[in-house]
Amino acid sequence: MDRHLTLAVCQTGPVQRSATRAETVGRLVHLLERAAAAGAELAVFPEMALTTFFPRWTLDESEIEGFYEERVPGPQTQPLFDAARRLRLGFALGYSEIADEDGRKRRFNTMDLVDADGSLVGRYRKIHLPGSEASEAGTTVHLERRYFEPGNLGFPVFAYRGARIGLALCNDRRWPETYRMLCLNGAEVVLIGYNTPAVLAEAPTLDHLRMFHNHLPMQAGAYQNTVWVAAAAKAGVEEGQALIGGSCIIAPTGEIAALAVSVDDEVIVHRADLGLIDTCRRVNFDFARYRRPSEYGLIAERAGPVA
Ligand code: CDV
Repeated sequence: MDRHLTLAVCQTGPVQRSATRAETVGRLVHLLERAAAAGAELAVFPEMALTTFFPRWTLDESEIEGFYEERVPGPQTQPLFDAARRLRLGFALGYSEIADEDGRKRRFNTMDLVDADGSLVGRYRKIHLPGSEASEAGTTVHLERRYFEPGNLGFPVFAYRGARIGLALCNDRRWPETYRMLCLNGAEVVLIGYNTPAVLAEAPTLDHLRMFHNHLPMQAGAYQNTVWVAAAAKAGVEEGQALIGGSCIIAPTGEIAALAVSVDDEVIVHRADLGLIDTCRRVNFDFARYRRPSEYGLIAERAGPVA
């Protein structure tokens, strides 16, 4: 039986601090409409799609409140969920979450998977938080560890239109564990949102590799785990900081099937053949048949300091 899922990546250009939620949500709705017109069945938006990437600044409590969502959908994000229902198109949305949990306020860098009827399918909270708690001299200011706790929901996989979907956020995409955990849990498609600076103060000699290092781990992750990957950037010059684009859809062969060409609002679409997963698996990465977890355990035990 043929199994396909038409994926849309909704890259956005910059979201400046002055933008209202209504303006930003309006842009996202427009992108969703473009994705639906192109025949998409599932769309992905960037990490922190509703706001500017505020961890680039050192802010105090009174200044950060407005960047978090207490409820999704809330009054300002509802139009996006209405659009999903109207267009019959589900989406994954990255945003900053503030949750009442364990008797306290907890903050997470979150992505929700939303069904075509506007209902919540599932939630992921970013596990690999890059940067630091406070600014460090000589490094790009990147304070996710000041503003978020590491995710506490593991690497869940959700059913959507008969396909199994995993979610990941930005720095997660650089770690092999992300794809391996999701694919051990049965993911067939991994949706990713990111905000990635084009230059890093700590390693300017590597600046020319920023795009290569964007695609390299996603292509390797797709290939080594026989999974489709769809990744959406927030791109362009945001509050004076250049963010890379390069949003893409990657096949289980590791090939880039669709690639954004701008650093602005842009939709790319690809009809993903889920059957290709089995084809690739037959060639090499049949986990059940060929993985040797018992041996990996032994290797881990042996890996100690060299005498
Ligand atoms: N938002 C991110 O997680 N950004 C990181 C940067 C800071 C290296 C990334 O991996 O793209």
